[in-house]
Amino acid sequence: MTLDNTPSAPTGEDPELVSLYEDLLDVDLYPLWTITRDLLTPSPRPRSVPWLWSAQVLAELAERALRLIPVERGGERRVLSLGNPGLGGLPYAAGTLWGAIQCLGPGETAPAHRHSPGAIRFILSGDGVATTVDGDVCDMHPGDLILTPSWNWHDHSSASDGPMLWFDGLDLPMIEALDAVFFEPYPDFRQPDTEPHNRSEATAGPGPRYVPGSVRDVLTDAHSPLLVYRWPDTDKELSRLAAESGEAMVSLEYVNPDTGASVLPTLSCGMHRLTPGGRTLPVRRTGNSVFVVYQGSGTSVIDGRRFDWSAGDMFVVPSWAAAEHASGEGADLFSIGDSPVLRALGIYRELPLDTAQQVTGVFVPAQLQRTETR
Ligand code: 1HN
Repeated sequence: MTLDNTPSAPTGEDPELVSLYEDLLDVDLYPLWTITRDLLTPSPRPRSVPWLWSAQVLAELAERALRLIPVERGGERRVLSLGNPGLGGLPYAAGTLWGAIQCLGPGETAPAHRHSPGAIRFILSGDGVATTVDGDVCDMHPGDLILTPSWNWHDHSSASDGPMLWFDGLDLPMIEALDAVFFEPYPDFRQPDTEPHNRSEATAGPGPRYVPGSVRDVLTDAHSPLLVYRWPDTDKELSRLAAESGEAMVSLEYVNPDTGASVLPTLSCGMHRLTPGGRTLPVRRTGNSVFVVYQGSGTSVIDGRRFDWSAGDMFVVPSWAAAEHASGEGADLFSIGDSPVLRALGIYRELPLDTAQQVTGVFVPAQLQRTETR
């Protein structure tokens, strides 16, 4: 069998050397000087590629699945996962991120369970579904962000006469890479529908629920006590930022109101508003991202590949890909990313480029960025 790390150094005629390589292989030891695969690349080489799934294709196939596939124990969810073609058949949007469209029909319940991977939902269309998160019934409306943090019981129940569609984002591939996946079904099919609903919105602290740009530091193992971020609040904050910015794109990150940290220890969630006619400069960032177009249309160039998008499309920006975004009519883009993990581990980097994708900025290590902003 030939493996990537089969010794390839010339063994020559020296019988002692020949037997050294044979003996090493026999006991599962690989000498570093013979390993031919790139272990230390000058910059990240994610296996995932820039890719886009169109809303029309997603909605059409979700609708067919809705007619044909019931939601039951075992499968648990009617979910179509974004499978990045660079990942050789894995059902992952990027190396560290799960992205998917989920569809729930009128009167259906997706059964209660919990797992160590954390998840978020961003609602695309429909109404009348609630996700119950550890007993708190969270009503879902388009544009809302709902958290189902690690190891929180959750189920989805529809009291609607139409289907509802939302985006699911999970850190599942990251938790799998860390060999830390746990899963447990809830004893009953669903959790009780307790009143009042949306308790986390009433009980969460008074701190800000959004920050401009993105969270720069803070890692705790706590998730946000606030489980729902409503679209009218997000919209208002985006408008406020846009009014005072003058930039082609304003971004905010949803944060834990108690700590200012990203909503989950493993996942960041953001919204980005491109002004009409706006065009950003390209930038590289470590960490994978999945974008969901909430409204409007535009174009992104990701490592030289151009993607035209409109409402409901989903696309992936792999780690360190040069990404720039532009919009004629204006647009709102939701995103998830693994940046909290990279920042906590001191390996987050950002590199602004000019329009010709030449380096204009000097790389500033995360540690320095933090001291500057404190
Ligand atoms: C999950 O629990 C949900 O709760 C959605 O809606 C997608 C993908 C993989 C593993 C668990 C949900 C999921 C998932």
